[in-house]
Amino acid sequence: MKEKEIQEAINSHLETKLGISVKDASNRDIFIALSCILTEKINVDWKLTQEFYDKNNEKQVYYFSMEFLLGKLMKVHLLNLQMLEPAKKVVKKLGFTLDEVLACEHDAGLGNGGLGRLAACFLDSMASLQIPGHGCGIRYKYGLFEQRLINRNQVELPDYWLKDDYVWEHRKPDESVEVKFGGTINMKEENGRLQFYYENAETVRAVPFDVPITGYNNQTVNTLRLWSAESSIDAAAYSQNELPQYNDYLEYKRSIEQISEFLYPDDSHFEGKKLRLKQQYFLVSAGLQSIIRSFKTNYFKSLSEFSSKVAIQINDTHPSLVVPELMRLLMDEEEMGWEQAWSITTQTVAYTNHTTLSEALETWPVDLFSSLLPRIYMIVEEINERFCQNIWFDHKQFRNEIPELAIISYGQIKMAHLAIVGSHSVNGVAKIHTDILKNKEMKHFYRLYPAKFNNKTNGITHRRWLLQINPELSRLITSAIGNQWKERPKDLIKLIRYAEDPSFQLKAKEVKTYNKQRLARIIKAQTGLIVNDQSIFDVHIKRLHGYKRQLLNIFHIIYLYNTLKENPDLDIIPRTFIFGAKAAPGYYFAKQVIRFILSAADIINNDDTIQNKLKVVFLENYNITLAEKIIPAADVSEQISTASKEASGTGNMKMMMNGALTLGTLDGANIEIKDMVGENNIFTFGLTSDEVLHFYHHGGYNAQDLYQTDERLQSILNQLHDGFFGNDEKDFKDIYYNLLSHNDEFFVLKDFNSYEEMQEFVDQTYRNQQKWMKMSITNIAHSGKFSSDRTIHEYASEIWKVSKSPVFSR
Ligand code: 26W
Repeated sequence: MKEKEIQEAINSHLETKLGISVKDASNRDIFIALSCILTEKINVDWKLTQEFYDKNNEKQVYYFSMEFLLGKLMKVHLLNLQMLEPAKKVVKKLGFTLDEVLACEHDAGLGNGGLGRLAACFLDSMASLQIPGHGCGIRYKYGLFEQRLINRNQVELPDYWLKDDYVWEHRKPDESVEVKFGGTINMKEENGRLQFYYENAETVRAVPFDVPITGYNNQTVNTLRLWSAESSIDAAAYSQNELPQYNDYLEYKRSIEQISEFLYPDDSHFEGKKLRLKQQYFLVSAGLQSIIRSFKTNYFKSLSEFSSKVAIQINDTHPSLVVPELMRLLMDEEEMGWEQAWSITTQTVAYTNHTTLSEALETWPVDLFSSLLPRIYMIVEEINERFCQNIWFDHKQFRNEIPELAIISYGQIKMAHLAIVGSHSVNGVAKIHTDILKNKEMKHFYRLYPAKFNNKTNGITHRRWLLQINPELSRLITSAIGNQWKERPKDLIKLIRYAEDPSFQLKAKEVKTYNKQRLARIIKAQTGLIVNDQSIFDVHIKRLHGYKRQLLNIFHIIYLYNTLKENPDLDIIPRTFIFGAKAAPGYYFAKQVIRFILSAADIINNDDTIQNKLKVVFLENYNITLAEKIIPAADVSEQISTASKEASGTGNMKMMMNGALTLGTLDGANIEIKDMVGENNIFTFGLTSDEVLHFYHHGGYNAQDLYQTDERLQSILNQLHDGFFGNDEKDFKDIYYNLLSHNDEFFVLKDFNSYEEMQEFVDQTYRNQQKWMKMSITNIAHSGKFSSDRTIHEYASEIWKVSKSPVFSR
């Protein structure tokens, strides 16, 4: 769309829909006008895309996920439709700034962190690569909580992101389906088949809301279908239809709507709540029913061809009920026999594992499960029975492993086992993570089904995480190597020629400084703190968790502070340490760490004797929009998880792509970043994954010893114990005991020395700006591998067996 057209459309929208002229319009009015213009354009391509897929009988991919962390979408659409520059100009001409208009959109925060954002990046890449791939998720009324920091404590507020209407969604009541919970199952034999009847089941109406997912400059529009729970009977019908367990219609309605009310805020910690299981089944049943419905209406074919036309990827085990639910639908509704249904199910479903943390593994108690999902439980039992029998008779060498491999054991249903047994592909999200799955966590399954296991190293959409959030760097890159990298991110490697080019280095440095100045203004506005844009911006942004070791970072900061107090003239490059992190509301230790960082920040930031050499910033409410501002400004990317614990990480890729240097352990995708850039272009330190696992299994680490022998650690721990950082005597004693009495589960003390040494090396390296910029440009040049386009290409060709389906040829 050209400028003139956009301007006319905005004016006409304001006049005809709102009855106002531009001079009376607010930012939000302009936002709404732009969203309507975009929606009209998108809808045309959306319809054409769907028609094209139908006509060509294309195989469809469905990405099932409990989380989609989309953030804002307007800029994405403007960029994809090549309307960003003209829209910016028009909006300016009308007396507004595009950034302020875009800020009117509320973040869609329907995810906790890595797993949810990965799902969003994958949708972007599928559409941009013209792969018929769609998302299937839940339309939570409340996304991840909003974080406030009050008296240094995290306080959670509800995130009512739908309060102003969500401009991108389309409610499709005609495509609603019903999902049943509880009750009892009666079986009757009819015409030689077992029929299943539900008695006293609770029926929930699942209503889809479709969100268009646009591809980059290609007119492809895929669909993210988000399900909302509504009551299936209205008040009048309710009063006739005496349901003894509810005497109050409103209570009944509320209990139904509760299913899609909020996103569970736990990242990596499993809690066996009934409502969560309800959410999972709701998503899976609604999603599968709608897939089967559209399969039948579009192809008029028998379901025997289902797996050649449909691929389902499940994002961790959260949607692993697709296995028994697809079995149920094929057998009970479509009258298929077990063998055929099983073959279709396993050939359709593929499972991605995102964590090996034992506390994150989903296991549901049989009692809870069977009372909520009686028919599904019968099927899971049968799957388990047949699986165990199969090992007993056909894989005799594994007979001893049956208790460990079983899906149901000791009254618990193991969802990962269900997902592995019920799918044709199991993948980890980085090489080391997949190796740990194969050789440790899932080693028996790997021996049983070696061909199922494969690796798909994560990626991020370079369109959002470079092109969109860092236009200055993008322009610089384009001026050097041309435009092609936008569609072929591996082309970024051409930048390597400029790594030592002084003029390119200077320009890249200017871009970084510009982004740091912008972030400095945000820090000033949010916290009142003035930070030095010449200092090193050292960034640690991710969920707060013991294994991600924000504690190691703050320990090192305190060590620097203590050293500076002793010697204020110590020659260090000024540093600004920037944190952003939400703690799960029930995770006491993580919340203590937030309090600790904020307390240390208060002391350090207000101590004049250290001459502003250190600043510590904890930004409130870390979310996608804030990440988009922080990442382009990062000099140092903190990726310091305890080795073996971080499955992949994706923030590491985002910061690398924006020219930050990684300071990290040999964990997750850090290892592959190192493989790409070479060991001279990354700062690695700490125990290796093998060493960590060895300590866990064989002991040999004593945190007390380090406390006794390392004076730096002793001072910090004593400060913690003696109330140096707290107004309250008791403050932070629990961190102290966590490290010393519980033997430092995450090896914070153990890795301190090598972390400190590497931090010193970072400081030394930064002094040589030519070297630093060479390293930075080298990182950007090698970041193409970490585009989710590469990842999606691998999923498409190796797991889904789908290829590009260009709706329009350009
Ligand atoms: C049931 C509770 C629960 C909730 C969320 C358990 C586990 C999770 C997720 C699997 C945690 C998660 O987000 N994992 C992250 O996935 C990213 C994408 O693959 C990886 O980059 C991160 O390393 C991994 O921690």
